[in-house]
Amino acid sequence: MKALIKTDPQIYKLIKDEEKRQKEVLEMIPSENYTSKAVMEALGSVLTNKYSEGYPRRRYYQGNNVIDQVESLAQDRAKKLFDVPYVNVQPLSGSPANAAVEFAILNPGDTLMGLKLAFGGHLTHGLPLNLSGRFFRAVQYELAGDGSLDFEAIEKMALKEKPKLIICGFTAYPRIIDFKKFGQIADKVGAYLMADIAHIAGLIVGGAHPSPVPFVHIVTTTTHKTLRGPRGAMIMVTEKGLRKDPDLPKKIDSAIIPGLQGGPHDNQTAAIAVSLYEAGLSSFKKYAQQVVKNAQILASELLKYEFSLVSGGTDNHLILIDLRNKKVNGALAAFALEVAGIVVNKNGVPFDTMPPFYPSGIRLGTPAITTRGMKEKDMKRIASWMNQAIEEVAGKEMPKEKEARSKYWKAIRKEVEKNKTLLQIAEEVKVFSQEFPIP
Ligand code: DSN
Repeated sequence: MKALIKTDPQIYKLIKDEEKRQKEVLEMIPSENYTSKAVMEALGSVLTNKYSEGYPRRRYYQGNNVIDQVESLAQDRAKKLFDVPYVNVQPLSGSPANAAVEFAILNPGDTLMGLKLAFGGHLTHGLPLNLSGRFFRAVQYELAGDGSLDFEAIEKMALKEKPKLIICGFTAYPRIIDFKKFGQIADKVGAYLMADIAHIAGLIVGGAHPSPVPFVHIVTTTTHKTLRGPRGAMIMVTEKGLRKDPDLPKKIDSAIIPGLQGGPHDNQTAAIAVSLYEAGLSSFKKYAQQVVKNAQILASELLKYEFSLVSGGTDNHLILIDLRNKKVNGALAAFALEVAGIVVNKNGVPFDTMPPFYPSGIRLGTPAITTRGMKEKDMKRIASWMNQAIEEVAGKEMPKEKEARSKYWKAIRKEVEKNKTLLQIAEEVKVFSQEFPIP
């Protein structure tokens, strides 16, 4: 980074500070990961200088011979890896990818059906405040009382509401998704079925979660979560999708450009291609399996400390903890863990009565720490630290009333920041983390 130090020492320093932070803590937000150096080199390359609106061999700008090859390579690698006949690698991230699919197949006012955000769905799956809930008629399903997918209720809603699009694939669901059952329901009502596999794409490629491809029409994914690529996204159409609607690829291509985006980020496309190459290696299969093994050991250790896990455990990379039995709010728990060097996110839990900024749970996962090489025995240590940290704030309940809550929040943060036990754990985490280099 010689040029950066010279030109902009302020930004250089901030990047170095963030690098240090990422090294010294346990990154356990389940949607985060560490990309390889090769991915970063592609991302920081001269490809960022180019405009290439359009698609390979159909561009609006000259000088795209090389970019055409980069984009075609990314497409070919994705098709092979996911076993799909069509892919668009241009969506700038996950939300634009989902918006593009909705824009491609729905007219304003058409019905889409997705899992409610508070139950583990995504903003783009029909939240009223999101474009998906504002321009379309969004109907939202919930989970069963035990935190699992309630297929009977989903089918009943689909038969009643007759959605044109059903969305499955979630952001806070710790169990295997039965894509076949979703496929049967969508076929019964003649809906398009889209699987948003952003969280589990790497697990699917690595054989650690069943693929939706035989059962759905469209698949969207980000590339930066378990897939371990740069920030970015892809939209894929399956053989089943082509049978339902042979024009789907054309509709999706034109929803991206001119519908929603201009020029693709070619440096991002190249970095996606690199990560797809890496995800095809046998070492990636081992990685994906280890992510799940680690999450399962971590879950069983947390259960020993009487943490209440939504659905009782995990089949994938993430764990959702309902903290109500520990009498501590998710926001405070996540803050205390951060002071202790363990980075997770506060999260709503099914049937949560608290608002999204002060939800009753936390969400954590193993993709990033597994990339650093952590294994089963390390999960036991992490669970013990987590338990120690939460003990420090257990019983410190957040007032229900808004004003009292924000006053309390300010005061408690000051207290927690100086908590000696938490700071001691952070020191131990720092020493422990040094054994596991980041790529
Ligand atoms: N922000 C992503 C996540 O953390 O799951 C979803 O968009």
